Amino acid sequence: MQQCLKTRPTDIFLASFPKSGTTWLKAMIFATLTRTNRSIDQHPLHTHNPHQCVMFMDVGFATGRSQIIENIPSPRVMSTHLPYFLLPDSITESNCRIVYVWRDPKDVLVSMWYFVQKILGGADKIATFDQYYKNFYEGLNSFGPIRNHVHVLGYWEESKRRPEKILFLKYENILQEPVKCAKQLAHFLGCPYSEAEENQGVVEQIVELCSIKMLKDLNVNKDGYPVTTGEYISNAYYFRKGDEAGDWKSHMTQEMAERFDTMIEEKFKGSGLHI
Ligand code: PAP
Repeated sequence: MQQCLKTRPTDIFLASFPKSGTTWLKAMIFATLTRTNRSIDQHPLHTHNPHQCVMFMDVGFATGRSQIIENIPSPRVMSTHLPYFLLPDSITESNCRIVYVWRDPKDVLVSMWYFVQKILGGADKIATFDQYYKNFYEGLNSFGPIRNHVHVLGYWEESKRRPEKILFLKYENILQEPVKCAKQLAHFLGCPYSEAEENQGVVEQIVELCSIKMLKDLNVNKDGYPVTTGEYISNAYYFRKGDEAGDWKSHMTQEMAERFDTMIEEKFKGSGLHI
């Protein structure tokens, strides 16, 4: 991928640390870009999981599907969990757009713990929450130790340097102000909502279409499997609670949370980023 990916200036990449809102943003970006092609009632998100609509480019390359990526018509939308410094030069040196979604790492941890349980088939097969917390705190997690915050800080710093090319979104802010964030996203993607669309309530319809409440109950998201992962991961595993922030409160003691926050805030010092 480092050598072969040919980035186009019109490409759009969604980048995220796992469990930070990838599925949601895949739906949002896809729905935003395709909103004029068809009526919202007939939208492909009713029959396709967001991961089918927007492919993980790294998984695509890893599973020999690079030709599929090559064949996607422009503007292509792809996603990655890679940190900024590991992105192929063809992305960082091109003029393409990147949307990064970030989430309170304490909720990321909780979400990941449940996800791994589902994959492995039960709580008895993985660490208890306390053990999982300890490992996560110490940096034992996939896609790089969360404790050094290289992932988020890489995109954050770059988004400050090139705000017109890197949009930094926070999961909790989208939950709080979905319509405002949907407009910000459309503007960034170069397809802002027209006054007529706003008056017709199109923004609210897109927000509704991409909401977990809506997506979770669709047949495709209850039974199907994403093409890239096969039957190892069901579409249903990508939807759990998702409609409120702070599930960590049901899993961590105050002391565990404070310890985690202190570790994060130390790394964020001077960056302007806060939980
Ligand atoms: P991924 O990085 O492996 O693709 P990702 O989609 O980022 O996973 O994370 C899944 C989380 O997003 C789940 O959070 P939870 O475990 O805390 O509930 C899932 O519920 C949440 N999620 C999925 N879709 C949506 C959505 N449409 N709106 C809000 N949250 C969502």
